[in-house]
Formats: sequence, C-alpha cells, structure tokens
Amino acid sequence: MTDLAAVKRALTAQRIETPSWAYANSGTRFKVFTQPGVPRNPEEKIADAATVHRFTGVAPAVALHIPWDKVDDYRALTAYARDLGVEIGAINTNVFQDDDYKLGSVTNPDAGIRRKATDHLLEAIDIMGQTGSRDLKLWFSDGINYPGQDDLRDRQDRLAAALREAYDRLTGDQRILLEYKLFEPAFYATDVPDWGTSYAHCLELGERATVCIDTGHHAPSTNIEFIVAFLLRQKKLGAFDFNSRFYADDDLMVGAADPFQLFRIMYEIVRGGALDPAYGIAFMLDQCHNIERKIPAIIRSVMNVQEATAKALLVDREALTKAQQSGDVLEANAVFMDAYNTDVRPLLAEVRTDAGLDPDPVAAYRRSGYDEKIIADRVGGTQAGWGA
Ligand code: LRH
Ligand code: MN
Ligand code: MN
Repeated sequence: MTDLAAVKRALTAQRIETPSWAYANSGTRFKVFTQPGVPRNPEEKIADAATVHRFTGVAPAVALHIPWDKVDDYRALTAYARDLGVEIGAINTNVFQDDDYKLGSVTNPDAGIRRKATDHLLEAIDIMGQTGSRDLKLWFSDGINYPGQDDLRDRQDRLAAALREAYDRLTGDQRILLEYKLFEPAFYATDVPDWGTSYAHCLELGERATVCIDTGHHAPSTNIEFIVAFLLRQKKLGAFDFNSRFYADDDLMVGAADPFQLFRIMYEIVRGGALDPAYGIAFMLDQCHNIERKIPAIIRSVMNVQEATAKALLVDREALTKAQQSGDVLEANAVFMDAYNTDVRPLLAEVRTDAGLDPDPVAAYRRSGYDEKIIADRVGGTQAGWGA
C-alpha cells in the first residue's frame, strides 16, 4: 500500500532547475525563429525563470551558461535573482563557440588553445564563488571527424589534465558534473561519448566529480534507467539535463517524446532514495523551445517531470518486490504498469492547491498577463544563446 501523505510530501519537496538559455531565442543550424518578448539580458532570463517558479512552486533555481550570461557583477545578479525568489544554480561552461575550438578545446592538440579552454573552466569556478553555486557543469564538444585526425589516447590524457586542474580549484561544497554526449558536433569520435567515459574520469578525479545524464545524448534504444541505477549504486550520479528526443539531440520538452521512459528513470531515482534535494542530485532541464512559446513550455516540462515522479512514487514497492521474488513476471510488470497508468493529475492539482498555487499552472500563466507584458516591454530584444 502506498502512503499518499508521504507521496505528497515528496512531491512538495521536489526541485527542478530551469536553464537560462531555454528562455532565449534558439533554433536549429538551419534557422533561428525569433519570438517577441524574449529576454534581452541575463536579468530578464532570471525574471522568466522566477515566473516559472511562481506558477509551479518547484523550480527555485536557474542555471547560467557562460559567456551567454556574462555580466560584470555576479554578486549583484545573484542578489537580483534572490529578490525575485530564485537562486543561481549550475554554472555551465562554453568551450564550443569559439573559432579556436575547431579541433577541440581541452583536448586540442595545441597547448595554447588547451590553456585558453582550461582558463575558461577556472573562470567559471570563480563565478560560482560569487553566485554561491554548487555545480560546475562541463560539456565538451571535443572530438574528431575523421579516423586518424588525432590520437584518441592523447586526447584522453589532455582531457584528464584539464579536468584535474579544474577539480583542484574547487572549494567548499563545489563539485564538477561531467556531461557526456554520443555525437555532435564531432561525428567520428567524441572525447566524452558515454556515461562510462564520464564515470571513469569522475572516479579518477575524486568524490566531488559526478556524472550528468542528458537524456537526449544517447544512441536510440539506450536503456537510460539502467545507467541511473548503476550510477546511483556507485554514488556517481550528480545531475540530469532533462529533455526529449525523437532522433538526435532534439532538446524537446521532457516527457513529450517518451513519458514512459521518464517514468522509468524517475522510478530508479525513487528506488535509489535520490529524489530528496538533500541527496544532492540536480534535476535540471536542458531544452530549446524553437517554435512554441517558451515560458509555458517550460512550465509544461516541469509538470511532466512532476507527473512522472508522482507515478514513480505510486509504485507499490511491497507488491513489486513480492512479485519479483516469487518470479511472477507478469504480476511484477502489472504492478509497475498500474502505477504508470494512474492519472496523477488530480493528485498534483491537490499538491499545488495545498501549497497555495493554482492547480493548473499553464492556465494560470496564460491568465496572468505576463506574456502580454514581456511582449510589450521587451522591444528590440536580441537573441541570446545560439547564433547570438
Ligand atoms: C550539449 C548540451 C550541453 C550544453 C547545452 C547547451 O548538447 O546538452 O549541456 O551546455 O547543450
Ligand atoms: Mn545538456
Ligand atoms: Mn544537448
């Protein structure tokens, strides 16, 4: 039997971090469709993130991407965010948008370019000191397009050296989240292509380094929940970049393409006792809203994570264990599917009402007038993020 009060408490305590870049204009490599009312600077992205938090109640942190969110005074930006009711979350590094990085950043054969990339990582750690951020999120676009282009092993050595330098700079509760991605922009070999590579580097670095799983960064049919279970068992899972994919790194709304996969992932989180923010996993979104309005899409995404979590919490663990241990394949599967097939929307509406929120955050946002206001106020908005 499931303890409904405990389920509600867990849902109330859940935290989801939103990405500053999802509020900005974005697109594909073919076209960026600009939208009216998009933020013109980091402050306006933070204001949009605070709006998402106002309507959902579970998104109190916003991740920054440097230099997309570069400002002169990060302490002032942090104070501005706090005034709006949100915190600065993970600091994301960007060593993928400079001409110098054509052949790689921290794995580049040129020592001068490696120095420049590593210095950027150190700069991001300095920024974390000013924003009070715990997490440094590293993703390297590094890789090669052609067999023989560079030495695969040397590139691993260069990567390890840069990671070590950054790791040794961490203080207090700061930590490194190392993200992996199978391909793109490199097509033949990526330097951190999978969770195993990330895990091995994190293990070598020490306990402040953990793996970030971006749900869009795998080969089709990869069993992501297995990766979650494995890394939790090793205490090496640090974060998620949630999004959905149909084909490649699509960055669509999480839970849109495959809500069942999201449920299976969240079940492993619940099973591993890792949902509570005190456990230390950062549940982040990493999405781009190219053709839809951004703020309601992010609210929808937060709700999709909540729905998958609620279903995961509703799995009758006792009945499941009993069926598993007696080898009752069909009953075990039925218990699992019963939870997935539960309509949890009324439960989540209740959780929101209990928290003093509107039970329907998207409708409440639409009624609020915020969308009309940003469209009127933010005239002449420039693009932030991709193709800026
Ligand atoms: C790479 C990635 C990584 C970047 C973000 C913008 O595909 O997922 O997390 O920082 O996109
Ligand atoms: Mn990502
Ligand atoms: Mn990605």
